[in-house]
Amino acid sequence: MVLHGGDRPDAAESELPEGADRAAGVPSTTSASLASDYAVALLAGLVDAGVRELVLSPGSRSQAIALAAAEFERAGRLRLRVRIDERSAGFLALGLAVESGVPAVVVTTSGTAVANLHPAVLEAHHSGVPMIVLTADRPVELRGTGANQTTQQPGVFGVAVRIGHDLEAPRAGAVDSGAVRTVARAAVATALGAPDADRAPGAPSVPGPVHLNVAFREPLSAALDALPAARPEPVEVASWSQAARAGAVRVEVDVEPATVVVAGHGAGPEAESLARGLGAPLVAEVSSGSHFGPNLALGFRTLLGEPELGGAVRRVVVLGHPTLTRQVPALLTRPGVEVVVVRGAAADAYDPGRSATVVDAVDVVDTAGGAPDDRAHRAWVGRWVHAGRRVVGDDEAAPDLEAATSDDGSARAQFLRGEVALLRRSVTRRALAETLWRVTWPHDRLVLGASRLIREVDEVVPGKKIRVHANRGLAGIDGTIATAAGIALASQVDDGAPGVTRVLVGDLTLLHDVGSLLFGEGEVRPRLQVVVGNDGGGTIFDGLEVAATAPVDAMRRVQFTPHSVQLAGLATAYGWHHVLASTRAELDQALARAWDGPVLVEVPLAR
Ligand SMILES: Cc1ncc(C[n+]2csc(CCOP(=O)(O)OP(=O)(O)O)c2C)c(N)n1
Ligand SMILES: [Mg+2]
Repeated sequence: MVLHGGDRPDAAESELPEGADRAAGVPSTTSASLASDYAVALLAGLVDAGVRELVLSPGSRSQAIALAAAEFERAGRLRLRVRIDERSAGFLALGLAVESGVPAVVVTTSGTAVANLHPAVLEAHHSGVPMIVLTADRPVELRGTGANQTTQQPGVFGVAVRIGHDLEAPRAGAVDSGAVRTVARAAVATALGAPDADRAPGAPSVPGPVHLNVAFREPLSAALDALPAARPEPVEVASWSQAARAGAVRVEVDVEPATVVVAGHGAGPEAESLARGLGAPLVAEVSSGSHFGPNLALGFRTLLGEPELGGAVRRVVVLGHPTLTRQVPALLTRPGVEVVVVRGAAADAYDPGRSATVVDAVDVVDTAGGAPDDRAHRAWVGRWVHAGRRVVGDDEAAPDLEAATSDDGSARAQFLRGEVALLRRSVTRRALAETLWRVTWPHDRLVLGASRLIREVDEVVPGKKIRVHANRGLAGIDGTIATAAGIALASQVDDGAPGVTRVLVGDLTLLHDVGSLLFGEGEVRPRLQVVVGNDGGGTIFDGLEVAATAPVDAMRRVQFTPHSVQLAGLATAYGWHHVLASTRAELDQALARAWDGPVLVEVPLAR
C-alpha cells in the first residue's frame, strides 16, 4: 500500500478492532480472480464499518467492485444505485450522505471517469460531507506507458480529499482480508471526521471525501462464491458539535446587548439555541438548519443596513457558512465589530475579515452585561424581530375574511371573485418561494439550487423547522438534481416515511444536470418533484452592476445564455411526468398531488 498525503500506515493498522484477526488473513472468497477477492474484502470492510449506500457507474477496470457490489445488494447488505454518468453518480452519493450522515461510496472505472467526480468531491470537501471515492486503476507497471484509459489517478483530487490511498490487489497468493478491512475501516473513520483518524497533512479534521484508488490486474473478475459473513462494527463518531463541546478551543461569551448570531449554511439548530441563550437576534439563512424560533430576524438584508439595528451591532457570533448576501460579510468586516466564529463541519471557518476569534464552542455566561431574558435583551431582540416582520410583510393585501361570511351577497361574490382572480394570477418568484415553503413539512425535504431562487426563498419565508439543503460549499449549479435524488432516496429508505423531496431550480440549473433525470431500468425512482422556475436563461446576471452599462446583446449571449428547450419533451424522454404550472392554482395542485414517479413542475417566470 502506498499512501500519498499522510504517510502513516502504522496509525491505520492500530485501528484494527479488538479480536479482528489480521494474521488469519483468510481470503474472503475463493474465486479465480484476486481482483474479485480484493473487491469482496474491501466492500465487506466498508459495509461492516457502517456503509449502506454504493453508487457506481459501469466500466471494465472496475468490474470486480461492481459485481461484488451487486452480490452485496442481493444479500441485503448494501443498497446499490447505478448511474451511467459519473458526475451524476458523485452528486448522488453526496445527496445520500447529506441525508443519512453516513459516507456513501461511489465507484468508477479509470481515466476521465474519475475526473467526472471532481465537482462532487469539491462540494463534499468544502461543505464537510462524508464520501468514499473508489476508483479502479491500471497497476503501476502500466502507468505512464500510454496504456489505454490510464492517467495519474493518485492525487488527482488534490487537497479536496482528507486522504488518498493508492492500493492494489495482490499479484499472487491470497488477499489479506484483515489488512483490507483495516483500510476500509480507516477510510470510513476519516470520511466521518473522527478526531484521531488518518489525514493528509493540513487536511481539516471534519467530515469529507476520502479517495481509495485501487489497481487491478487480469483476470479482472471471476464468479463469486459465498460472501464472507457480516461482522458489523460501525464506526461511531460524535458529531462535530458534540466533539467541540467536549473540549478543544472554547470561548466564554457574556450576555451583552448589541450581539447578533449569524447562521450560515449548515449551522444547525445550535445557532437557534445560542441566540436564545445570548438574548440575541438570529440572522439565519434559509439552509442554515436554524431558520426558526422566537429570535429569528426576517428581512435581515434590510435590517443590517439600518443604523439603529445593523449599525448598532458590536459583536457577531457566526456559525455555518453564510453565502447568500453581501450584507453579512460587510458586517463582519466593519471596524469596531468583534467577530467570534464557531468552527463547523465546513472545511474553512468563515472569516472574511481574517480577524475573527475562531473557536470550537461557545459557553454563554451571564455577567454584568445582563441576562438573556432581561428587559434590555428582550427589547434588542424585539426590535429586530418586529422590524423584520414589517420588512417581509406580505406580497398582497390579506383577504377580507369578513366579506367571506358577510350577509351581503354582493360582498361575498366580490370576495370570491377576488380569490379566484388570485388563483388565476401568474406565479411570481415570491409566490413560488412562499408556496414551496408552505407545502413543506418536517417529513419532507426541500433542496434549493444555486442562483436567484434560493435568495428569493431566503428573503421572504417565515421561520419553520424543516429540512432544507443547498450545495453551498461551492454554490455550483451543477449536480443539483442528482443531489436532490440522493436526499430523496435516502429519506425514503424507510417505507413508512410519507415525505416527498422537492427541489427548486432555475432553468439553466436543470439543464446543467439534465443527465441526472436518467434512472435506468430497475433502479429505484425517488419521490422527487423538480420545480423549475423557467425564465429562459440565467436572470441572476441581470442584477450585475455591469448590466447597466454593457451592450445588451453581449450580456444576453454571454451571461443570460438564452435557450428555448422544450422541458415537457425533455421530461417525457426521460420517463418523467411533466406539468406546466402557470397560475398559483395550478402550482398548488401540482405540488399537492401524489405523483406515481418523479415529476417536473415547470413554472414560467417573467424575466
Ligand atoms: C457549475 C457552475 N457553473 C457556473 C456557475 C455560475 N452561475 C451562477 S448562477 C448561474 C445561472 C443560473 O441560471 P438559472 O438556473 O436559470 O437561475 P436564474 O438565475 O435564472 O433563476 C450560473 C451560470 C455556477 N454557480 N456553477
Ligand atoms: Mg433562469
